[in-house]
Amino acid sequence: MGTVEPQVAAQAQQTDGFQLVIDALKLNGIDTIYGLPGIPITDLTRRAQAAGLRVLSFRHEQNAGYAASIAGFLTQKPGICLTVSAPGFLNGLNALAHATVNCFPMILISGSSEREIVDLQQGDYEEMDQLAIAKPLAKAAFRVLHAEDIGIGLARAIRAAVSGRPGGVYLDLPAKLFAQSIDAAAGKNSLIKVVDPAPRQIPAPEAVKRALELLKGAKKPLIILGKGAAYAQADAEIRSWVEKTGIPYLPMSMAKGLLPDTHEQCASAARSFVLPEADVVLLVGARLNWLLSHGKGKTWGGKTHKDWGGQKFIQVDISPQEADSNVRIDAPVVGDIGSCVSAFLAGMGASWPKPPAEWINAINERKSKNIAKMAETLTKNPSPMNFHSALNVVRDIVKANPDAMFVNEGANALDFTRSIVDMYKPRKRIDVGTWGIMGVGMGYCVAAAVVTKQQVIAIEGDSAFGFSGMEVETICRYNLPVCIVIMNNNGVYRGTDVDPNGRDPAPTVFVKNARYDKLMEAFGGVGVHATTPAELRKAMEEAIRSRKPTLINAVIDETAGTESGRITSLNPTSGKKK
Ligand SMILES: Cc1ncc(C[n+]2csc(CCOP(=O)(O)OP(=O)(O)O)c2C)c(N)n1
Ligand SMILES: [Mg+2]
Repeated sequence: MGTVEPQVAAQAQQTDGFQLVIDALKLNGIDTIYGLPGIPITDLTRRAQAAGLRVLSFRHEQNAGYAASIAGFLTQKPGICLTVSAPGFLNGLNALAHATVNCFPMILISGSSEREIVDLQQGDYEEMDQLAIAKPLAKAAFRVLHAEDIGIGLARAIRAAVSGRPGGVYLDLPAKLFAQSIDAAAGKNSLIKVVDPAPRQIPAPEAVKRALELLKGAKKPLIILGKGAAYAQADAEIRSWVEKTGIPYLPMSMAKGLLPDTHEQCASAARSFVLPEADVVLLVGARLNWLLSHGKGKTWGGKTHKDWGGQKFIQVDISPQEADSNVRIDAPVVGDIGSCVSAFLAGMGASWPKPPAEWINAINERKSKNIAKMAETLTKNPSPMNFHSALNVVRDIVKANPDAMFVNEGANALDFTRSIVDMYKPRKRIDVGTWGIMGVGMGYCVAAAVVTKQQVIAIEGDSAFGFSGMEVETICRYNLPVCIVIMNNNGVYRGTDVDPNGRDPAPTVFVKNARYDKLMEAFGGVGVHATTPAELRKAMEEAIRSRKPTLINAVIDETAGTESGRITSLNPTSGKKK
């Protein structure tokens, strides 16, 4: 014993790269990793789990990445995606780019091969210059070569991901780093607990004054809430400010529920009326990108697709570069959304005038007409089921379960759902985001269930589901309370196309009458085949009651959808004279 003890003591004073990565994550309050094991990170996943981190293992890195990205959106902490080198890294890149484009804080940590060999291009195992490839897709990218720099590397990654406008960050950890051992005390001392990772950014008083003056003088004011406003977690301030102004508002897709969609000031049901009519538009955490027709053109009352409609814009954004990106911004207000809205509240004073009654009445008139028209469509009960009759059920279920997380992707399955299913609470709806990306579905379901512990409801196009469908095994493995409804119309947009030559199935169609419910049963989950609204309702209610992983194959009329859903106009058509 006496001869062994000094050796044990010497070993105990050492730590290694694996341990330092785990310690650095824990020190910064990061408790979950979304990833997929393999060389060189297998032991990192094992040891992280042993150290008490939750390690959620996926079937494809892309889905782990989407999970990490949305975990970042929901928590304001960077979601961590962990992958192996080259192919695993590449599989994670789509989500990294998605996080950057959508302003979600996420860190993609990938193991990589030996630098000396990679840099001389000598053909190492999974050789790839990953840092160079990640850079243009990430807000920032870093590589750590020495164990004593792991603390700094992670601190830089965290700050880059969450401060200012959040985004995706890449952290490259070469295989050799994990095995490096250093003195344990020096290792511990090298770690950094990041202080104030996302500092408040207070707007300038004169910018707030300018904005409020412009807003006060408006005859037809409109507020647009974007997902940046949802991210900010300033829910109470935003609601009280919007209500105090009395100004009608439009929520962008992931801002739905920030105020309930049924709120009297919500103008969603009169969107095509308020956009061209408004004279002053205040954007909160919403960018004037394609989703808002770039702030100009016919949507905004312009004469041609490029013409400016004449509105004046106030833009609240954390990035000073956002203003004037598409049209002139008359009053930019730069700061974090919580601080900006608080400043608006403080600056409004006691006698803020309500918007002119003429404007409010005109909106309400359109709203009532459109809502009545929709109610009529929703109560029809055609056979086979169509999007409306199925979504009428989903609408009721969400109303009865306002705390449930709601995941949505597809084309028609997305667009109809967004307009039909009301949301009642902030950050419940998570969807395809800025790019209209297919494939976020099952990764989002896993993260939403893990982060919020709430029931998750996913409304998925049959094509959209296919991008991440294998993760139903992951959902079953972790026994997550996820209810997936596949709007099965036999294809992309519709199931009716045919090959004019009669040789192959058309590019947009799938196997007819596919039974996606059987996929779920293969892994021990509940599968239901639903052909009527009543069957769909019963299955959803049972899924929520039991909290068992459930997949409902909702059979939808294959002729019901339209090409590209609501964005048919973006589909290029040939200029060739017919
Ligand atoms: C990664 C990715 N690939 C392809 C597309 C193009 N795309 C847009 S919607 C869609 C699928 C639409 O079909 P489905 O999900 O079945 O919805 P439906 O309209 O039939 O309800 C596709 C492939 C995309 N948005 N993202
Ligand atoms: Mg479809």
